[in-house]
Formats: sequence, C-alpha cells, structure tokens
Amino acid sequence: MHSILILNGPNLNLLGTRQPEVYGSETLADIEARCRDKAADLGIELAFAQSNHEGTLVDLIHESRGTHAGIILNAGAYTHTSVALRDAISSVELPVIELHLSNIHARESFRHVSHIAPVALGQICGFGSAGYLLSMDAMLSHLTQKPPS
Ligand code: CA2
Repeated sequence: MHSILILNGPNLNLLGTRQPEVYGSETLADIEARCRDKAADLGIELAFAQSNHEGTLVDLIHESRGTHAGIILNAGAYTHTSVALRDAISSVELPVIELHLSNIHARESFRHVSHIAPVALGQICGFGSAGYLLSMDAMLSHLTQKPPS
C-alpha cells in the first residue's frame, strides 16, 4: 500500500478563520478529513501534517525518505523564499507535488516565484481545497503510472 505525506506550511493552521475569499471557509481539519476519506477510497495510507517552522518542514521532508512514496506540499509563503525546502526536496529524491489553494500566478508578483517548482513533479494551484484531492489523484497516478479514473 502506498503511503503519502500531505505537508502544510506556515499559517495554514489559520484556514477557515480569516480571508475566506482567498482561501475558502474550510479549516485545515476539514480538509484533512476529506483527504482521509479519499485515501480510504484510493486504498492508500495518508500522513497529514502542518508546521509554521521551516526547519520542522525540512525535518519532515527528510524523514519521508523510506517512509512515504511521495509528498504533497503546500509550503505556504516558504514557497517563495525557502532554498532550504528546495534543497530538502532535492535530497530525498521523492516525487513532490507543489500545491496551493489560491492561484499564485494571478496574485502579487512575489507569489509568482516558486523555489519548489523546479524540483517538483508538478504544481496544482487555484482550485481551493479541491486541489488537495486532485493532488492525491495525481500522486497515485504517478506512483502507479496509470491515468486517474
Ligand atoms: O494559496 C496557497 O495555498 C498559499 O500557499 C497560501 C499561503 C500563501 O503565502 C501562498 O502564497 C499561497 C498563505 C497561507 C495563509 O493562510 C491563511 C489562512 C487564513 C488566514 C490567514 C492566512
């Protein structure tokens, strides 16, 4: 059975409390519950984590090697700043899907830069919380080399 990690970065613990027009009204716990339902449907194991700390995110990426088959990463604002996260992703040699709730390319110019994108399998953004579920389909498709049904 494949195991995947969905990893969330800074401030995503605040989902559902502010800026619903940008990030939706669901909490991160709501999204996790939907991901867990989908993981059961897909027959995969799911780990789901959030941290506001860059070093903790780096540690969790390192620890994924040998534990998880792939990582879905919403690195939040660290997407646009963190060479450390990029290097961690390169070092573990696991497929990583970069995920964002909002369409970062349609927002402020500083959000158009991603240090994750060059080392990611691909990027899903702009679909709100549905992006988490789409990313799970994309990851399983990649891991099994089958198109999503
Ligand atoms: O769209 C995304 O998923 C982002 O990764 C979210 C980050 C942002 O810095 C990225 O550019 C795009 C911000 C997450 C902050 O989430 C909040 C949720 C509620 C209230 C305040 C912040």
